[in-house]
Amino acid sequence: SFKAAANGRILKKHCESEQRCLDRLMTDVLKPFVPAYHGDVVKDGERYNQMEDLLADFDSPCVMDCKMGVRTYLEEELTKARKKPSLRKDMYQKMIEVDPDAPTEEENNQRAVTKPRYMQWRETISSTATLGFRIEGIKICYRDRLKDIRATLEISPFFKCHEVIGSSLLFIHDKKEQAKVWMIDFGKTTPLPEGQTLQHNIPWQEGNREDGYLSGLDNLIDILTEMSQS
Ligand code: 4IP
Ligand code: ADP
Ligand code: MN
Repeated sequence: SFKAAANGRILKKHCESEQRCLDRLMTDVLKPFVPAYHGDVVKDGERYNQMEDLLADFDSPCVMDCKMGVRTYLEEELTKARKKPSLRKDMYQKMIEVDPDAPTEEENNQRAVTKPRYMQWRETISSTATLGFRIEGIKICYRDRLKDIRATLEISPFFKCHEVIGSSLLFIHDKKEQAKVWMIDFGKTTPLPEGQTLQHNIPWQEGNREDGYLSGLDNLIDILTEMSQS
């Protein structure tokens, strides 16, 4: 879903909610931690969001994508699955490839699972459920940058009024010891109703829309701090 573009930019398959987030982030204090957004473009009949290629300044970069939060699907997936559950054979397949014993008898009979069932299972077999992030390697010099992000999130109007789901921290370093972290992927990041805010570090209960983003970030900073002390 990505395309290389000229002049240090990349094209990501267009997504309305991501575009709205990127637009708002360009005027938020978080701007220095997000790829610069250059609007949408149509190429070969497909619509894309055009953004800064974060790898452009690096020399043979190493990359780590860390998906943030205690929850990786929107609450509306729960509502949808209750109203009219769409049975996902692809997700059942992904599940049995990892753990043939994971599906229930009913799921085995249907050879399908619902999306929230799959997503919750993925969360509990990874560190998402316990730590609030999961890694899809690591360099200690990332820590200060993470602390900057942490401090900026605290004062960001954008962060306060968005439910941040499925978003990642992208870690990039190269052999010249350059190391940076960026916030990316706002496809499932959703504005809250006017006047409503989230704390991002309290448990999620269906309906409160909490995402656990700050819990995950604090665990990540603590783990990196421990690593650098040992
Ligand atoms: C994927 O599962 C990811 O959870 C995707 O989330 C999600 O896309 C996919 O759902 C799901 O199949 P695996 O990574 O285990 O393969 P993300 O985009 O945050 O990586 P959504 O649509 O929730 O963004 P489907 O419904 O798109 O297949
Ligand atoms: P998806 O919605 O498909 O999960 P992401 O926005 O998370 O897409 O991007 C997927 C991968 O593409 C990231 O893990 C990262 O390696 C790369 N990527 C995303 N955005 C950028 C960017 N602005 N610059 C460079 N690489 C990027
Ligand atoms: Mn992603």
